[in-house]
Amino acid sequence: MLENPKNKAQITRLRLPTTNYQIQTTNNYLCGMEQVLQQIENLRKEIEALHIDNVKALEEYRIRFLGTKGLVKTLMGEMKNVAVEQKKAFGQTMNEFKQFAEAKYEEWKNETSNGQQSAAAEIDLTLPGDTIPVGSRHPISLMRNRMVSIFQRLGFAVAEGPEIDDDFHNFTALNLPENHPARDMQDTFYISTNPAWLLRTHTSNVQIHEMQKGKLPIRIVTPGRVYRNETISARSHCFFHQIEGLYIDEQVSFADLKQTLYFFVQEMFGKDVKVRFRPSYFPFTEPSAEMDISCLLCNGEGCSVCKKTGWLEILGCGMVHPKVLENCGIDSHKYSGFAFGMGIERPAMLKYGIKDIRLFSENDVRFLKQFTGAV
Ligand code: 2NL
Repeated sequence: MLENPKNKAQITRLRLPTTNYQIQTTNNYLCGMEQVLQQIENLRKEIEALHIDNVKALEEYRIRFLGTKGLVKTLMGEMKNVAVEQKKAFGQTMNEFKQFAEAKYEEWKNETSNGQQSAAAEIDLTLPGDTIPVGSRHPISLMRNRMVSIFQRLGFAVAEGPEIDDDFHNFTALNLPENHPARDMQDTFYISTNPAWLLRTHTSNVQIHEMQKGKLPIRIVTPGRVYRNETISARSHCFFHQIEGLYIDEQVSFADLKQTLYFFVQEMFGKDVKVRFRPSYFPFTEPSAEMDISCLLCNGEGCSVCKKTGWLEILGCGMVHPKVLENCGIDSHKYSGFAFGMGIERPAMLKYGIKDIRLFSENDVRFLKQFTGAV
């Protein structure tokens, strides 16, 4: 096929790249037309011997032979070095080779894409998909969400704030005296590089920030994580969760406080739950109280959980101390309010039968998986 006698003449300068394309040139800069024709013939034989049956090999073939830096282009580029009287014959041979290389490419392309189609046809689209592992809500989140949604139904909005705050928002504004044990380095985590900052010991700091905004009335709950320097045991940890509530308006009374909290525990623990208020003391409320509910496990009979008292301590509460209102720029003669605070871990432990508070923060999937689908 390449035995065209016109091709026999000499090419004066032929430049072919030294590549791994296996073009055998005796001399890169000067070689005969005959040799080039021999190379084309060798390449044709090489292509004929190829059997391409996959996309990757096909792409490699395309790049090597038909790409912008491929062999066909490179050989075509030699046209300029061919003597005028040989150009036609050279062009004809090259065109034949190009068409051959392209036809082979098209042939294999069809075969490989048909192959893919038939492989696709074998996929059973009716099979169920692979299950994607879905996590579950953390029991603390479950309990927090339950608590929040009850208060939301009573018109409380959710407010959040910083876990690192200053002494004023965590202590001073709340009427905690200078010598109060909570302010001790032993009880609170201070930031060592700047002891003016600390990890909040309650979420009251959020309520102080809200009161300072000066927009009244205020009706908020503040769920969040708090920190205390406690020895870690089955019953206490150095970080835990709280939800506090604050309602400030004109004419807010202790009766409002009692009814709000009574509604909350009934929604939370059932209509049969009984409550009792015991007088207590907090620097930020006056008067202050602690609220107990009848023991959920023994119905008030007395058991190990309620230490035979029939009652479970659930929250602290009181009327916001006038000094706290004034510290935040609120006129305590015009406005009054109530506040309460409770932990989230204890009720969660009660509800889900969790015996060790440390389980909440160990990230053991065997523990966490048990709450799949829980509410
Ligand atoms: C408890 C007791 C309580 C408050 C928190 C509060 C916040 C402001 C003003 C007044 Cl800004 N009070 N919060 C009031 C009474 C009790 O928490 O035992 N928590 C776990």
